[in-house]
Amino acid sequence: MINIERLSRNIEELSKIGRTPNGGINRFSYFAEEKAANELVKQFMESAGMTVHYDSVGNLVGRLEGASDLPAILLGSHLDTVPDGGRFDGSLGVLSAIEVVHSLKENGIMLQHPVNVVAFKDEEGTRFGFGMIGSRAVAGSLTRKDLQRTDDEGISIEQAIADYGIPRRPLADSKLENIRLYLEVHIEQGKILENNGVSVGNVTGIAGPLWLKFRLKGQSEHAGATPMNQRQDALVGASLIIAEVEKTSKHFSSAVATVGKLSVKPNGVNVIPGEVEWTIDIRDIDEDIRDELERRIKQFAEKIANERHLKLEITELQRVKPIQCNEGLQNIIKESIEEIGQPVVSLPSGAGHDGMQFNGLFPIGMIFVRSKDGVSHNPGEFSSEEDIEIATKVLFKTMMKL
Ligand code: HGY
Ligand code: MN
Ligand code: MN
Repeated sequence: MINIERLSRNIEELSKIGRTPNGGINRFSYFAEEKAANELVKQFMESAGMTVHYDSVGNLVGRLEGASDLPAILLGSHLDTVPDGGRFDGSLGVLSAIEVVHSLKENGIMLQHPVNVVAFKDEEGTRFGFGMIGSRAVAGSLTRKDLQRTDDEGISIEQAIADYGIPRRPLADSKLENIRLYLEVHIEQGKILENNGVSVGNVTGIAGPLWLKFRLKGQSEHAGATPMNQRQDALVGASLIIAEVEKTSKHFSSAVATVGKLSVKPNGVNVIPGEVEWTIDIRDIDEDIRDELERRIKQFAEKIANERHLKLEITELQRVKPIQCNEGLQNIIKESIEEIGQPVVSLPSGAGHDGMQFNGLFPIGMIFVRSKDGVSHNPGEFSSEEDIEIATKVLFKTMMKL
């Protein structure tokens, strides 16, 4: 049904692009490595019999015509990575979708529905602190204002797209109309499938990431000449707030909150930090819980800032609603899992995914693949060829049922 040797080869070849010294992958949007990855995947799409083009934000869009001009089935995932990321996060979804199309083509099976396979731009948000750029464009929700966000060097998304070689076109050109549904294969990045001893899972919903940037301003002063009770130390203030982020999150069973990036100015051994900037990533499958956690963290931060005469600025980087996957689609995925003789496990996704951008536009379904030790966003990220074969078969079967 599918050719797992070809899929494994493609995963291996793609994983070489952007390789870091310790075996991770750096592929940040609109840079050379990410472009090379797209160019390689473009070849895979063409070998699978698809027509391929780059859209107005640089999404790589492959298309296989159907027997009729019914709404298309949209498949895809992302090729960009987090810093020192793994070889399966995103890549597996794009390559397994291409493998299904390739297998349909070479077995002479023409579906009623056309199929679009998309490698969505910048799902991770690594470069601009604003993720899912490509899927927002496909959903028609990306604005010119969004493209003014800049990376740490001050380059805007709009400038990066131009430098990438994409001619300036209306963003609306990227919106995909006439889509029946969206399906994505992705690694679980958690331990639930492994704890249940199963290869694949049906995803019930996706927790929504809320990304905030905190900036705390105090006073840079001499570390030796300034008495302890006369300081406005921004780093001590930030440290108290960051410790509270972990403490407060533990009050909620399913919520998570993470400080992933932190910078200190002027960052000298003998200088009291005058300014500290950090990010907080807050998530829950329930939006009310996420909002309550956000409120408590902000309230505590204000308290610390007041007590220590520090100036606090909070900027919202992105706020993505948690979503439920479509019941009907989940049932077809569960049937497919059963028919290939695998136990059915349903689970929510703690990680965010491109499908969230299509909430309210068309049905969304996801198929998870077991992650070894639940490790991801790490060079040690691993899923077995056997599990990948099973997941790709589930995708194939689901497509046939649709
Ligand atoms: O951050 C996430 O949840 C995903 O890896 N983009
Ligand atoms: Mn990721
Ligand atoms: Mn991902």
